[in-house]
Amino acid sequence: MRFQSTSQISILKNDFQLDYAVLQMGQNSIITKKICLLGNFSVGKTSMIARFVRHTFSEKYLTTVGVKIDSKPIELADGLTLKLIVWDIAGSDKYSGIDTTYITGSAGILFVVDGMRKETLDAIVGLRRCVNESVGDCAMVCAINKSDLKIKWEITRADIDGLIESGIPTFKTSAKTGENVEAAFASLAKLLIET
Ligand SMILES: Nc1nc2c(ncn2[C@@H]2O[C@H](COP(=O)(O)OP(=O)(O)OP(=O)(O)O)[C@@H](O)[C@H]2O)c(=O)[nH]1
Ligand SMILES: [Mg+2]
Repeated sequence: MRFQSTSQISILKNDFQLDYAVLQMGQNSIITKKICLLGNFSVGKTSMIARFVRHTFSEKYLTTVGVKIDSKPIELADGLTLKLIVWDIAGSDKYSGIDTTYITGSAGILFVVDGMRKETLDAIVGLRRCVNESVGDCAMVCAINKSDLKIKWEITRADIDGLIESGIPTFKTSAKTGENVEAAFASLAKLLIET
């Protein structure tokens, strides 16, 4: 697929049905991939995105309603740019579940857990099943968030090792300080371009 003008490219940016596209622009190529952040209420999904995309953080909790979409380009080697279309999906709990129409067409999922609430880690099992059923095989990474409050964490090293052994690269992150936020997204990005 070849695109000559920037207007054509911005049309493509808004076409969220398109999971994968390579835009040829002179010597440079852009790969576009959709990723979703999933996790229980208040684990820090929106804050992770704010840190990653805008380098900001707010203590204020404004729950996400429905879905919010951002994008961020990541420069890779040899003039290749990975454009991540980042879907911030409203938190779920064991009663509400997630709206699977939002995750359709995802190439990757970043699960977010609140280190202080063990039940938010337990929720990943159900969310993972849901992703497998509606998206199929898909790159997955987990962020155990709020590492700046580690003294209050319920989640243990053994819990994290269990996740890693189950095949999910896992990072201790803080959207507040920025610790490992780039690393978690970069790990997912790496999986996306490998698949
Ligand atoms: N201390 C600390 N607080 C955080 C961190 N990440 C998020 N928070 C706070 O946790 C609260 C919830 O953060 P959000 O990013 O809105 O959580 P969410 O997962 O998007 O929540 P929903 O949209 O309701 O699903 C806010 O008050 C944030 O300031 C973190 O790394 N450290
Ligand atoms: Mg949110």
